[in-house]
Amino acid sequence: MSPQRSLCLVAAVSVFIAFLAVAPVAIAGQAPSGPSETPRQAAKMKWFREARFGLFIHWGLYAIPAGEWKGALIPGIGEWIMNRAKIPVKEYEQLASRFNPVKFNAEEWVQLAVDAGMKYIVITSKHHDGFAMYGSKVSPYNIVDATPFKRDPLKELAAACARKNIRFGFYYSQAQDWHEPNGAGNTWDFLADETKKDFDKYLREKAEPQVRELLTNYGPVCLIWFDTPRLMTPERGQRFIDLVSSLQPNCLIDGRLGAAGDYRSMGDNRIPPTVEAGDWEVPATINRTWGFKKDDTDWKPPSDLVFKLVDIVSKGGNYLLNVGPTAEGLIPQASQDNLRAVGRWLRVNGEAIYGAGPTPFGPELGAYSDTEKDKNGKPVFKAKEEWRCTTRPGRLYIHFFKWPGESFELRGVQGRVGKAYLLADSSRKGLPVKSSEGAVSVTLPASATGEYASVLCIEIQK
Ligand code: H79
Repeated sequence: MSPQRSLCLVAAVSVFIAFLAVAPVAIAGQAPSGPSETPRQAAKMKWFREARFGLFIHWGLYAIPAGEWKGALIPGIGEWIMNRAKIPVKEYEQLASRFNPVKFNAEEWVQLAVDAGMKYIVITSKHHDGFAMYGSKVSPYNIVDATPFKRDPLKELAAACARKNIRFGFYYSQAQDWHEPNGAGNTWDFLADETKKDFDKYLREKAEPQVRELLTNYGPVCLIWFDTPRLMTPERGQRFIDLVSSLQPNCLIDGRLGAAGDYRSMGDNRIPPTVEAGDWEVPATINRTWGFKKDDTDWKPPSDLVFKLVDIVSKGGNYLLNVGPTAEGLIPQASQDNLRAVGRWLRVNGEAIYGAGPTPFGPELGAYSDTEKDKNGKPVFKAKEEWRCTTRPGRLYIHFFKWPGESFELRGVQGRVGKAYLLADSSRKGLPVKSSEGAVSVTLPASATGEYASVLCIEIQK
């Protein structure tokens, strides 16, 4: 049914009442890190707070075995195959001579991010396997010098991002490097007792100079995404902070360096249950793996991706959603299709996502159980998934995942309520609204107007 048609079905029966604790509506917009934030830091974070949705790309030699080694399917995430199968460096290295992703097309990858409504891309410049996916002078173990491909895909992506107005950043595994005797993580070729490793030698001779290359040769880098800070100390972390800020003072540092970054990284695929203050991001998979695995076809459908995006934004965070391209250089079709479906939703509803702040309410997120405990004895959070709220100055956006019926009631709304309309209705025709003492009741069409989530905008004057 067209949005216009369903809008004609407005009826005035009040059936759905959301019981909300009386919470004042802070007319939130962008979420500052706190009262102590400097104007300089606010300026640095501005694009990140606007963006809300980014594309993570895990691409490396592990795309060749794609989860299978010597005829056996190796469980776990694809980019960990060297570790899980305890593949000796000398054997794993040989993958490089077979890496020739001739179907790689930087324009197409960046266009996918554009189509999906994503605002930044973060790609693995070097994952734990130690292989640099760019032309590095620091180590010959890189895509330009060690493969028949010989091209630098990160150069091509940086150029395509600049053309298409997408911010570009790098994942760099600063601590784990299974290729290097003194890097963290490889206990099958090298010392099992990692305290005996000369970790600083590895940092000085590989990780720090490679980060220097990445921040020197690829134009403006929006952020650098460090991971798994094993063996990192605050001093070692500080060296990276100094390096990044001396080369690109506007480059953000994620939350997994091992010293304070510019924002918090939540756990992999961990969406917090409630609103979190400050700047943060959830790195997440679109199936179960990060690096391509041929037997992982557990694609999250667009409905789930839209829910997670809205859920995260309604709690104050960013969604960094991953794809794992193949060894030929192609992003799996299902990933592409599902991301483009999210993009179509965003073209209608983007104003409720980009630069939007968290919910001023909270009970719609769910609640901790009084009776159920997890294995650590902590109360289990029972999430609700009927609707979420995001905010901009003067506007509440209610995202319905379950259509409430012909009326929606909200309590605890502060300020004078103005117009209410569905974002899917391009005429922005006002819906009947009643409000008194913070209780707002909006009369809705009988059925949902959009796919995945229908968004109701309620204008509020202070
Ligand atoms: O880059 C992606 C992952 O490779 C990386 N972080 C995201 C962004 C990551 N590093 N470590 N982990 C995630 C968690 C590792 C969990 C482990 Fe396992 C459990 C390592 C060994 C046991 C899971 C199961 C991975 C390999 C086997």
